[in-house]
Amino acid sequence: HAADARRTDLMTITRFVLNEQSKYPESRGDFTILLNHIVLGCKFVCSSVNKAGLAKLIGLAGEINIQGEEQKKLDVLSNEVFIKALVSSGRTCILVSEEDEDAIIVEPSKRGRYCVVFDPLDGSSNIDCGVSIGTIFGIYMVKDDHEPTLADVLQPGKQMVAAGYCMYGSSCTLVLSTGKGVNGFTLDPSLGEFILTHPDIRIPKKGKIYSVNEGNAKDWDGPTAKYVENCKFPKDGSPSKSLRYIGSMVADVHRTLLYGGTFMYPADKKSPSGKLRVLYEVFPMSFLMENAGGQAFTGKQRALDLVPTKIHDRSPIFLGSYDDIEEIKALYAAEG
Ligand code: AHM
Ligand code: MG
Repeated sequence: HAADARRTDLMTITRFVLNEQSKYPESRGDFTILLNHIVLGCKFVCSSVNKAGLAKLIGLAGEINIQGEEQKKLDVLSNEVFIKALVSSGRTCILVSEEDEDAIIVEPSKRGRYCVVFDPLDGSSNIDCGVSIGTIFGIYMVKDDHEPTLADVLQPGKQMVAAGYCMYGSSCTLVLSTGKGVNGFTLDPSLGEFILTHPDIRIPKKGKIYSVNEGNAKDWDGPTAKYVENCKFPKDGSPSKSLRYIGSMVADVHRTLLYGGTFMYPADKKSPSGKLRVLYEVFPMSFLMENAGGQAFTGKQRALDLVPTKIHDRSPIFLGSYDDIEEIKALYAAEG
């Protein structure tokens, strides 16, 4: 039976990426090796997150990170694991982590051609109550085989060669794009392998959900306020939209990708650049959205066209279903 055959023919993430890369004759297998090291980091964090309540890993490590937030032990651990996994892959030359103020230049003997930007454990305020959290990553190619510099990572998001996230939720799900579509893999804990479970994810053209921290509404700009008003009181007779907001970007974006709709972290008066980080939050998620047929917009331009000037830059972001983001773009255009 076809169904039985499918069940015994397991498409692991490694096999999938090897198949994809084999289409390029110049491919040397470096990307597959890099990805395997990222996958190892994700598996480690997944097992730590699952054990967090038991192992008493929850709690403050007594350190404050550069953004002034208290770091939890799991953040510190995840950051260390990813840095060590990436460096030991021998395929990276410069790394940017949300948890480290400065970029990490890989020592010459361990260098490769890839630059990786990542948030090792996003949504950490959700750890203590067991809500889904995740790792976000984006990958660039070094510009030249010269000494890696900040210029290699201060590139617009459209230059990324791959991006993805891993969500530590009711199951552990890794969503990846290498620039041709988006695919989702679920960790089979008994095999320790990520298996292709969501082939060729396409975001619905229009959605029924909006996702935003409405507690900031009094400080929003006109177009954001108008869009959310339209979600609740549609002027064209269409049904009002549902609000879903977890406060964990990976989980909110994952739902948006699968069910459609919009996810927003707009500018507000207190934070004119919004909250989310360009390099390792806005870019990877925008890359995935566009590759799934959706859009990502900053309020001024296509998100992937942004040129970051500093590695921890922030930007407002509106991403999701194609038609819904068109509506937001029209509201900003009308404002002039
Ligand atoms: P973090 O990197 O400190 O965890 O913050 C990022 C998180 C995102 O996961 C989420 O989208 C956002 O912060 C929620 O912010 P808010 O609590 O202001 O709504
Ligand atoms: Mg973060």
